[in-house]
Amino acid sequence: MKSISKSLFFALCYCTFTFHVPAENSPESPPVPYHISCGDKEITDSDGRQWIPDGEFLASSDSGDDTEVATAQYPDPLLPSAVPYMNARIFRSSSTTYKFQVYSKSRLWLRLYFYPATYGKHDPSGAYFSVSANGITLLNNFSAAVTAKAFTQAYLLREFSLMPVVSGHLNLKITPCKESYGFINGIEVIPMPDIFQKPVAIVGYREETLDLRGSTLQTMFRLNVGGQFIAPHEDSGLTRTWYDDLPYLSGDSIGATSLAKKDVNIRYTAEVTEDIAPLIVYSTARTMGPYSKVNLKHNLTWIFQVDADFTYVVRLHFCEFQLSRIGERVFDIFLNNQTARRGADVIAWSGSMGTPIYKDFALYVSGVPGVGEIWVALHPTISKTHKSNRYDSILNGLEVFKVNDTNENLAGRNPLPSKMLIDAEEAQKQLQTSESTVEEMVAGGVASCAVVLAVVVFVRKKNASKTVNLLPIDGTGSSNRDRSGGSGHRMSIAAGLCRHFSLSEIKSGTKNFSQSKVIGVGGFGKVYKGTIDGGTKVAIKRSNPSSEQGFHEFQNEIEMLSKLRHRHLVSLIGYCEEAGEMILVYDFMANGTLREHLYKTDNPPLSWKQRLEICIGAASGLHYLHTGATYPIIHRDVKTTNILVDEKWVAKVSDFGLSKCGSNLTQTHYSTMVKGSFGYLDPEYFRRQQLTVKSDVYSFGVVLFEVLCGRPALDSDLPKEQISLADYVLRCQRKGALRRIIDPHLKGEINPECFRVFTDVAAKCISDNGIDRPSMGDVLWYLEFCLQLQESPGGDDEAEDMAKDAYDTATLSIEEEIADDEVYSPRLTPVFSMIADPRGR
Ligand SMILES: *[C@@H]1O[C@H](CO)[C@@H](O)[C@H](O)[C@H]1NC(C)=O
Ligand SMILES: *[C@@H]1O[C@H](CO)[C@@H](O)[C@H](O)[C@H]1NC(C)=O
Ligand SMILES: *[C@@H]1O[C@H](CO)[C@@H](O)[C@H](O)[C@H]1NC(C)=O
Ligand SMILES: *[C@@H]1O[C@H](CO)[C@@H](O)[C@H](O)[C@H]1NC(C)=O
Ligand SMILES: *[C@@H]1O[C@H](CO)[C@@H](O)[C@H](O)[C@H]1NC(C)=O
Ligand SMILES: *[C@@H]1O[C@H](CO)[C@@H](O)[C@H](O)[C@H]1NC(C)=O
Ligand SMILES: *[C@@H]1O[C@H](CO)[C@@H](O)[C@H](O)[C@H]1NC(C)=O
Ligand SMILES: CC(=O)N[C@H]1CO[C@H](CO)[C@@H](O)[C@@H]1O
Repeated sequence: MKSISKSLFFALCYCTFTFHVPAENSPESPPVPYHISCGDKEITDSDGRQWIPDGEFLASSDSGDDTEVATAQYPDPLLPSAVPYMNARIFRSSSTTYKFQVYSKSRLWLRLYFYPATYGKHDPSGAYFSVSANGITLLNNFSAAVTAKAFTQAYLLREFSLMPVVSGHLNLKITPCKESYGFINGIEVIPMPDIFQKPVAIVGYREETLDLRGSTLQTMFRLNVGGQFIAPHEDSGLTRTWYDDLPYLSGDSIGATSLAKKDVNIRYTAEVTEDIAPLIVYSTARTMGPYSKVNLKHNLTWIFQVDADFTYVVRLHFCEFQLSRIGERVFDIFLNNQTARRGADVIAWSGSMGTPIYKDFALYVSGVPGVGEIWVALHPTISKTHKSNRYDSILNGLEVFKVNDTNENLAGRNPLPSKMLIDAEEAQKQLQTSESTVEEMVAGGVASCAVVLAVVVFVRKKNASKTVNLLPIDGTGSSNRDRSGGSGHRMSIAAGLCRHFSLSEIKSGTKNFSQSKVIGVGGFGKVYKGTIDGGTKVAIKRSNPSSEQGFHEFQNEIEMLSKLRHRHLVSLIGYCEEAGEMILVYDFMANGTLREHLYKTDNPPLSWKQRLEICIGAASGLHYLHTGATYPIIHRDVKTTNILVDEKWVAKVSDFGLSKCGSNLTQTHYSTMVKGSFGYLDPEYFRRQQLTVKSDVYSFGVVLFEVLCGRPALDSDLPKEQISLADYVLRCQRKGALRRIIDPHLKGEINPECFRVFTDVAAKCISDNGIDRPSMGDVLWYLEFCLQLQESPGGDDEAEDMAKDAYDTATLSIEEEIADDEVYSPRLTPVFSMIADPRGR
């Protein structure tokens, strides 16, 4: 009771603070929320936030103002907005500091923005400086360039939680290191709710707690687990940014994402208010998946790179929206391999379904300075006392905060570049030593991309079929470990890459667009097989002259495509825009389309395992399109001719170029072409004129049956009731006769349990209603599970038992656990309906 009234009191205080009219420099007045664009004029950012110049906050010692204002040489396309990044204040000495008049009984957020770019004669690699706030060291010997490079980010945002400022002054001091300079692009000083009131349990110490009330903290990570990016303006006025957790997941088990159904009422409590997290964080979750016995064999693990030799607070946000009884989902929480909590039970903690709760844990991270890790792992609790029929864990949100050390310091070392970065640099060095013609060619590409299209550009080796990872899609710092290896479904976001080709290069590579070179025809135009650089095979997609796609769309498309890099997506190599031609150049896929290997073909039949692996690859590519970018991208034309295979049988999704993406609500000038192919079209699309990511799931379900049955999605040569594969398989499944229609080449090859899981998930994909279909991530999970079942077939009692159990749980819980995309985020539906509505354009 006491704690409730206390937090209510704080909530009330906070409300009065925010709604009070600011009156400067009075102890009674609230802190002024400052948004300062350094070295700039008064200006509004793309979210409509007003930024003010920094001049009036500067105070110089007797030696005078030793700062200058500067503008970055060019904007990196991954900057979310020009404000506050494009302008900076340069500090040549420490004689000038920022002084803010602030009086606040509550904590303050101090956000520092850095864009390491060339400012006039200042090279970004030359800036080393420290930053302190009221005597607390926030950054030391800090190189924004080194840090941004190591984390493959274009810009850096550092958020600190300062203790209440009752002196009336906040002094922010930027001190350049010897023979160096300092710079800063933006500063925000914002009153924040006091979210660090409660003492925090220290992992590994039974009774001890950490009191955070006297500490300064730095936000290291803030993730909407199992959900999407949440932009600052979507977080109830608190302007926090929440990122997707996927890049931090480790290892082979990534679990399943789910979202609360419409009828679950998720609501705040006295303890968990919007100050703690927006409701949207609590309405999505990551669980381990429906197969209890599989779950028992894994941990659901997130890994974070941090500075060693500091104490961190890990805040876990929970909200149970699928189960309602105590004891139904009980799990252990491990931090850095130590038990933080046994028998965590969200319902037991929160009291009911739909009630959010959070738990804080403090832990000291040891290790070599600069290179520490935080592992957060969940595992179902195994207990003899209460027998659960479900073994699973859940997490909805996760924050990691760094706590100042005993020297009032928060600064760590500059991070070391990741392995993939070192590889990339080597590639570049190699390039520099190769022939000058290559250099010129690449340099030309760089210039046109950077200037004309503002696409991020990195060099590509002349013969490299592999691209290097330099920048994450949203520029927001996914962890810097290379996760492309291992489990095979981790994403490897490669370098933005966009080379400009001349029309004569294209013509000579395709024998003047010779008909003999045509390998495909689509709505966009013709696809040619061609060669570049005297032998490298490429696929060249030439826009139909009558195509309604305009130059703007073409540019947008290149910009989007060059940022989408994944092992299971066909890579864009470059483009040509000349004499009215709009041409895209892609990697050539030696083994052609998936369909060419399934039916009506002279190619030898694929084995079941090969088919599963191709399906897993394609599912992984689509999953990346749906979740890898800040906003979901709908492919709109998933079919067996858009799944290509390279010479190593790696499946790659192609033709996502004209995909719609919900990135910009006001962007309406998409191509008017109706995409999608008969036999694969989401029936819901016809009914409701709405296209969602679940439309791709439907089409992919048809692909799965095509792969299983070895026949086209539509075959008008067949009797009427068999023409549509989707209808036919559902009818057969109801009669229990599915086995009879599988591809004769596969007879006797498919493990029965694998068959059941495969057909079950494929049938779910082609459910009539999008709400009943699994997400692409779930499909991926089931397919990988199928492969496991296929590879460790029955006979072994345990495996069989596991498979049976898995199957029973699966049939039950797919319905139960897979929720509706549309309730997830209200902002998605209008976008998609607008995109899908042909009258809207
Ligand atoms: C946790 O244990 C694993 C396996 O023993 C080890 O590889 C990893 O480094 C440990 N993590 C931490 C943060 O100590
Ligand atoms: C899960 O993590 C804990 C703590 O590191 C470890 O003891 C346990 O063996 C792990 N379990 C599995 C199945 O990997
Ligand atoms: C952080 O700084 C405060 C104030 O100096 C100090 O009381 C506290 O112990 C420090 N925190 C840690 C974890 O050392
Ligand atoms: C400053 O950082 C750079 C790069 O991380 C490092 O090489 C250098 O030794 C550091 N200098 C000091 C004084 O710590
Ligand atoms: C480039 O080609 C050379 C010679 O064909 C080969 O040795 C080298 O491995 C290739 N590089 C890459 C990255 O494929
Ligand atoms: C392509 O056309 C040009 C003139 O239109 C001609 O000079 C050239 O020989 C042609 N090249 C090929 C490979 O046919
Ligand atoms: C959205 O697109 C429109 C038109 O292309 C553009 O003017 C606007 O700046 C874009 N908004 C954002 C937030 O990117
Ligand atoms: C049809 C086709 O192109 N098949 C090729 C697929 O890749 C393998 C391995 O490189 C070749 O042996 C096949 O000829």
